[in-house]
Amino acid sequence: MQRTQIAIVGAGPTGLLLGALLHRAGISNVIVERCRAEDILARSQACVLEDDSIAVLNAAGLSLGAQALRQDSLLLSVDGRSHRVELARLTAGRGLTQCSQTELTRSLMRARAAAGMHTIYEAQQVSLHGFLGADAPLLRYRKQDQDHEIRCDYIAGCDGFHGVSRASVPPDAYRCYERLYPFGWLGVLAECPAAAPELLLAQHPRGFALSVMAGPQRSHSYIQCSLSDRLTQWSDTQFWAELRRRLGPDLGSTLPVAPALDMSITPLRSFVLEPVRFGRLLLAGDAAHVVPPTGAKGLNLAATDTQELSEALAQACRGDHAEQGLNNYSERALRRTWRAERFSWALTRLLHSFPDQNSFDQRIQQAELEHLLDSRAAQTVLAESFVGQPASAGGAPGVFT
Ligand code: RFL
Repeated sequence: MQRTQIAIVGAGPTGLLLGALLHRAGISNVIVERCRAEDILARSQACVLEDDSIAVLNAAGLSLGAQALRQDSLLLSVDGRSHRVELARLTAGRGLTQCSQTELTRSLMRARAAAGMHTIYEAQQVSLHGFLGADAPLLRYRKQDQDHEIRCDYIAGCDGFHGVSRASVPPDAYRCYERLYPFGWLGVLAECPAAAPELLLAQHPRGFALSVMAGPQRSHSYIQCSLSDRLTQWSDTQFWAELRRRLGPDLGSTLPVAPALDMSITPLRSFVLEPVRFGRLLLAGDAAHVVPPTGAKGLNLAATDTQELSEALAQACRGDHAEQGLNNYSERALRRTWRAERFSWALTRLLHSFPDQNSFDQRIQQAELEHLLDSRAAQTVLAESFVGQPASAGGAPGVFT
């Protein structure tokens, strides 16, 4: 049997970042992951980070270097006309950094391996035991036809929305809040620049679109699609033609295109679990909450979760103030989560075409967009929500209406 202070389930960005922060704090940890490292790195996702999330990465010893592109503004395209929202000017200098989640994960994996930290990939039948009792809990898994056990002080469930951690909690110990949206996103990763240097979000009668850099020469582009769409229905040419239409003459005419390196369809979901602490099991990242990616909040929430959780776990393991930090973790995380949920939901509602929208709903949506484009106050609220508020102000996204 292996012994560690913290057993982490999941080697996605949340688990890897938590492991790095704990290691820096002198707390031993082991990550147990069901996939191979290559499979995790094969997932391609856009990644837009707030300045505070970059600070958490730096605190974990990670610098994104040349792969990260920081911008002071974003572009909002409404019915084919683009408008710049000056994020830094509206928020006393705060901005957004575009990068690739795959490269971020790769850097975290490399740093973990270089520091000699233990990650068990391809762990099958991972199961969690005894986390509701007073004694040290246990993690069991199977690898190469052998059963293994890890005894630990705490388990961190960082295994995403479909993970085993949340599923191990008795159903009467929590409550779930969930909304599924009546559309998805068709996404393309390509070796070409994005439609603009800044993050671009487009509202169009044919549906939402988004374009973002994923490194110096790569970009992710997404278009709203029907939930019944299948990848076989879409060619590269059709995708770029549809994106061009939704961006309109301002940006569509100069849109760079390249063959798709990856194409995927993602359903959109809002999900919150209450609470996120169950005795000696603590959840973080997508295991605890999911937001529609319109507001780019998922990984930013995960970064704040890991920062707070690593501090609270380190405190508990050292015995300083016992579990004071852990006792506050759930409440603080949920306050942050609901504000990010609110922002992501409001932005999704504002920028997408809903199948059940009637003509009244459409005019209200237009009026909301006009108000946003005309009002510096409304743009300030949007900018604050996107870049996040400084940790000193509560570290949560503003309320965007
Ligand atoms: P992940 O990435 O799902 O990783 C969980 C890991 O746990 C493993 N696992 C298990 N391991 C052991 N035993 C089991 N039984 C297990 N079950 C699962 C899995 O194999 C996996 O390796 O969750 P994590 O680490 O919490 O990370 C969350 C982020 O991936 C997510 O929040 C972001 O990608 C959201 N997101 C964005 N966030 C941002 O902050 N900015 C963005 O610009 C942004 N763009 C996006 C996004 C998400 C998107 N999709 C796909 C919904 C764009 C898109 C399209």
